[in-house]
Amino acid sequence: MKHHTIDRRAALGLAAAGAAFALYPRGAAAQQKLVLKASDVHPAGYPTVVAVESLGKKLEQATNGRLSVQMFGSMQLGGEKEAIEQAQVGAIQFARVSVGALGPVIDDLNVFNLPFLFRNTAHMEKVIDGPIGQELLDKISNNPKAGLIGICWMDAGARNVYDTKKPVHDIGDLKGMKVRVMGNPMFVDMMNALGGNGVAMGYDQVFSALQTGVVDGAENNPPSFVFDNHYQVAKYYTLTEHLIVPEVLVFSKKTWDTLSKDEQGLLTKFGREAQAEERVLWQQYEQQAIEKAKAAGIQIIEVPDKKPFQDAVKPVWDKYGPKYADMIKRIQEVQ
Ligand code: GTR
Repeated sequence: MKHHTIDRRAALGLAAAGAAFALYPRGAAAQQKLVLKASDVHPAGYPTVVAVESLGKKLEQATNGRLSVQMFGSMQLGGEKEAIEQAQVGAIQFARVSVGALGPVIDDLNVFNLPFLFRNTAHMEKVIDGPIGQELLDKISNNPKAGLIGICWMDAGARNVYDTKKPVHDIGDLKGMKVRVMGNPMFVDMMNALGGNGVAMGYDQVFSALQTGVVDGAENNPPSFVFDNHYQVAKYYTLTEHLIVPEVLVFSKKTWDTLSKDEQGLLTKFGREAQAEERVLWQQYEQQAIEKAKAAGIQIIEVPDKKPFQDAVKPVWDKYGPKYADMIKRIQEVQ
């Protein structure tokens, strides 16, 4: 069943690409142009931003300019909660957000938000590239209340704790620390289980919260830590790798329903390509981020033994794990 879905979509995408020129002949009576708005919290040049812009260029070419993408990066349209809401009502079309932020809307996705679920980023990539990845994208698209279409996944590496106060060497150092987490109750529970005080907050507020001391720290992957400038205020970065949460690109169902089947097919095809393109960019960017952090004198702290952190989050698994039991098993079986 699942495989059929993938094959059908792939076939549709390919057929659509070939048919594009026939559909949109140059000089044909003015096809109404549609500019698809995209939101990302990250700045120009960030892998997720570049991948969506590239998807836009392909779309523009394949439709002879009928469809194009306008990127609003750097949180111009707000944080991720806002982006999701705007896509739901059709005010924008693409929201590139973290699965952490989308979990409260599509509960099926929250399985990816369990701390230490994936063995490593390669494991996560295998899962999002395979049948489970497609199944969960379909869960987004088929959710009657969400008003969203799941286009593709993107890499976001592993998340690490950072703070403005003192180096965190072991789990005991987190005690009493106020740490910003994404707006999802699972992460508040996770941070509390680790001994800190989890503070849920939109990404658009993190920099100033760190700067003004509203929080002592946050947690994120190296590119977000560096290229969103948090490293300017938080000098300690501890490689806890407690979360490996992928990003997701969703599309407004309101707008989707106005597109032709061929146009939908193009979005699916170019989305799949964006997933692959972002991965390559991600690896380079992650490397650059670490080098930049080191050059700026950030203290990068290794965590040779993650076991105390893994043991500590057991209550989070006890609370949220059972309803995903089958899916967890399938994820763990992916080699
Ligand atoms: C980043 C991610 C963003 C956003 C942010 C956060 O890694 O790319 O989409 O979710 O984390 O912590 O809110």
